[in-house]
Amino acid sequence: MKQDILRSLSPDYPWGDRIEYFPTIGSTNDFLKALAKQGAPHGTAVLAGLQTGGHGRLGRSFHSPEGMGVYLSLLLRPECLPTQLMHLTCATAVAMCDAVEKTAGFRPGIKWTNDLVYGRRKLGGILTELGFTPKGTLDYAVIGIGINCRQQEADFPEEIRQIAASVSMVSGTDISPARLAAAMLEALAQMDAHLLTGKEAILDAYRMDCVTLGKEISVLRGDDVRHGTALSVDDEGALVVAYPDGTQETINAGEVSIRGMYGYL
Ligand code: BT5
Repeated sequence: MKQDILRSLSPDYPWGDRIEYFPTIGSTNDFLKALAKQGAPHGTAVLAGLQTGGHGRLGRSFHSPEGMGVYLSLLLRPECLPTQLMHLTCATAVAMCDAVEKTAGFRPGIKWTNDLVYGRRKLGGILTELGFTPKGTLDYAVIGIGINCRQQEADFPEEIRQIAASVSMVSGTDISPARLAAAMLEALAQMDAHLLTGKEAILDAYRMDCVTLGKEISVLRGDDVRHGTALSVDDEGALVVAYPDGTQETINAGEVSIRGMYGYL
């Protein structure tokens, strides 16, 4: 698999010597965070054929069966304040739309903030985790992405069968995980090159891909549920929600859950 990824990578890819591949791993994010703490360099990537403990936000699991998807984590060490990286998940989502479009010929949508979707179904998700130095400055960012590549509907476990899809299901052709992985790495390297200087363009692109905007949504904070309309994505990637009583609220990723197009949240 690693050889297939390397063969598919453009010669311009800057971090070809920093790719680690494991047939089986607990979680590529967890493994890469451990490497980051040991000093692994900017651009280190960890990919796996199968994850036994792939996870998303709030301890939710990400189903990661063997050879069916791309499970990838990339380490960045941006020289900036953590507050300058509020748009990192948005930037990653746009890059992943580019990668899927290049490989499979269709462009997914983004369900704010971190889901890649097609129609009402989820193709993949992003989990961004930051690490800090003892002084409290930014040490690293680990960007984890899982994208369903080869599954057919019957391959998904019962609990997500109605809400999940793969890139191959949507495109109607068998998409190679190695080619998709290479396109994802290339798109991430391009994203990194413009991450701090091209924030406005990145968020404009995000707004074009974001399918949440204009939709009726439920904002869940603990047991509290509020219904509103997703108005806009602000200049940090936060979601602005309008409520029927005329008030507005700006919601940051991770703070709340948004009940949207599929009923699992
Ligand atoms: C995410 O979490 O969607 C982010 C997933 C990130 C996974 C990558 S894989 C590489 C790296 N290593 C890791 O350990 N993680 C990252 P969240 O928004 O919390 O959504 C989780 C929910 O998505 C679950 O509760 C399920 O309902 C649903 N789900 C789980 N597996 C899925 C799959 N394969 N396809 C579609 N939906 C899935």
